[in-house]
Amino acid sequence: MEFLKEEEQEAQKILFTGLDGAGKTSIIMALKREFSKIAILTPTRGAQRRIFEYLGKNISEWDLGGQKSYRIAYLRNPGKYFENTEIAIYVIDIQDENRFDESINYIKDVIKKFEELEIKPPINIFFHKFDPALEKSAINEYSKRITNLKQKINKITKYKNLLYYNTSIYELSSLIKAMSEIYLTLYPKTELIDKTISEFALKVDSEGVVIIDDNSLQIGSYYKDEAIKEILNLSTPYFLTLNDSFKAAEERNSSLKNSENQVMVKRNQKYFIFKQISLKKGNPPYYLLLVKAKPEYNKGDIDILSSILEEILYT
Ligand SMILES: Nc1nc2c(ncn2[C@@H]2O[C@H](COP(=O)(O)OP(=O)(O)OP(=O)(O)O)[C@@H](O)[C@H]2O)c(=O)[nH]1
Ligand SMILES: [Mg+2]
Repeated sequence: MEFLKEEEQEAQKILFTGLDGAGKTSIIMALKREFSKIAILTPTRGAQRRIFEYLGKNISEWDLGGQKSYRIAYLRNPGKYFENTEIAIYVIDIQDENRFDESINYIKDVIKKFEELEIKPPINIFFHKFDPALEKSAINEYSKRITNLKQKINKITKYKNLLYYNTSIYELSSLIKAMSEIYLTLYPKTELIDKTISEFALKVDSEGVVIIDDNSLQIGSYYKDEAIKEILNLSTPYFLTLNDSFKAAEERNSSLKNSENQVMVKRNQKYFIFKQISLKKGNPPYYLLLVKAKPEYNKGDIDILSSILEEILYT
């Protein structure tokens, strides 16, 4: 057995798997908002691991390169690759119909390994490359493919814990939504966080609040209604990337440096305020997006929110 670093031993394992070219590494890069790297991605060699922190816990993310020779190696050594999986994400390229059977065979093999290891992680199936720019006829075609794929999967396995998502790197909100939902299932703390955020929303008179971490994952939210939820979920990625560009420019030109670190947009008589907050010195930043009828807020309220969140997450 390979020796694991201490932080890796206590980390929760998230496994990305699927055929080569399905888009696993692109999904991971898109969530890190490293779009320039997606264009030059090469096939992943073997298992790539990364440890990151989410809600104060270590997550060990495994990206299993999907080329056939690797798949054979993983299936031969399930104790190394599949053991301890807390959550699995299985990516299927819905544009590549010719490989559906191959992909279904592989998911069948993966499920078999989980059963042999006597683990039952939820398997989140991403019907990926469901691109937003698709023509209407293509959308209908892909929706049909997805229905067929679900039927086929249900035919080959009785596995209970299967969940489905439509995703695309060209619709970052689809990935943020899916991954946030998936990761949040790991945490009992989330109720406490959501409660803290709703109280904050009430205090600053806000219709919607989202808190996101540096991996683009939501850690909590409050929405007055569904319309606010939709607009916040769709716009969050743009605020993140806009903020990234401001930061990059500021790093290059110190004359642009700005201590306020905030982006504000007005639309439809509402103000969208996006702000970086730091919870704990030395840790990556968190981001707050809130909608209000008025552009002002009390900075002290945000400081209080940060310190309560820090308390919840880090103690
Ligand atoms: N149209 C479209 N293309 C995508 C999407 N996601 C990824 N791709 C493309 O799919 C190709 C393969 O992506 P990768 O992320 O390298 O696939 P992978 O699953 O990591 O492949 P392996 O590392 O070999 O297992 C790349 O050319 C990506 O640009 C998407 O949502 N839509
Ligand atoms: Mg890859």
